Amino acid sequence: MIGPDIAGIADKLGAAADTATAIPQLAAETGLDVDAAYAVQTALLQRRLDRGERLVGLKMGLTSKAKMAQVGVDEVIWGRLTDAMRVPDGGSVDVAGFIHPRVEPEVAFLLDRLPEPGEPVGAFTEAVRAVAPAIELIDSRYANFTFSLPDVVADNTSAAAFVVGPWSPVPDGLDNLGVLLEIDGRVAQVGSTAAILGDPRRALDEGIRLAGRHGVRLREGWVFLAGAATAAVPLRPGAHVRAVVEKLGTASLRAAA
Ligand code: OOG
Ligand code: MG
Repeated sequence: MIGPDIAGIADKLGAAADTATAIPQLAAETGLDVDAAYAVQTALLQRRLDRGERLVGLKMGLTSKAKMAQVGVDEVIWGRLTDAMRVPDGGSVDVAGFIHPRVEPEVAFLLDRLPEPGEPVGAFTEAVRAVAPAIELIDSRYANFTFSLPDVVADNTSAAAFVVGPWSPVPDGLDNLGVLLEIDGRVAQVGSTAAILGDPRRALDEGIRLAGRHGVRLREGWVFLAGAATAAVPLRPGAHVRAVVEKLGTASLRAAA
């Protein structure tokens, strides 16, 4: 049997992102399963590397019930972050460069030395050098922001841009910090880091395990996004977005008018 056309699917998704044009879902029609979808994701990453981008981290998706419920997919997923996706804290983005961008509050980890494959994962404070509040801008390349599990995996888990706020040393407890997403000074979403797999530190274990299944090892110096604690909110032109995480502070982003 001939499998799905990995390179062809990656080209369609890459072009959709480059031209900010939504496309129909692909997985059902092409028989794409989750493993093949991660292969598409790798091919999409390669397109970015070929044009000079650098791989700078990994993001988790659907690590909270709020996110799973919002998109109707209930499996933890992961995707790749490149330097071109990073927006400086307080920086701005042009919504015209995206299809239907949404923003969500995140917690970021700055990775330290991680265990070799087969070695046990040591203490969290050995694996993580610092933590920060963050904002992820997600932009599904599929029409109506609607997708199946293999579709969203192939689409690099909707990754589009991210902002990391100031780094702090790892605080004593990370498992129940208040999280707010504010748009133009108004609270748009409220949550707790407890929503992230019960404790965002678990997201790192899951990231190591799930990416490891596909031969991807997390690297020292990478940024790791643990997944949003709340549902995502549409990003409108002119909006000022702040993610506030108790004990960690604020990350912010502006959408050009
Ligand atoms: C998929 C990406 C999910 C998160 O933090 O849960 C994600 C999506 O919602 O489009 O980034
Ligand atoms: Mg996210």
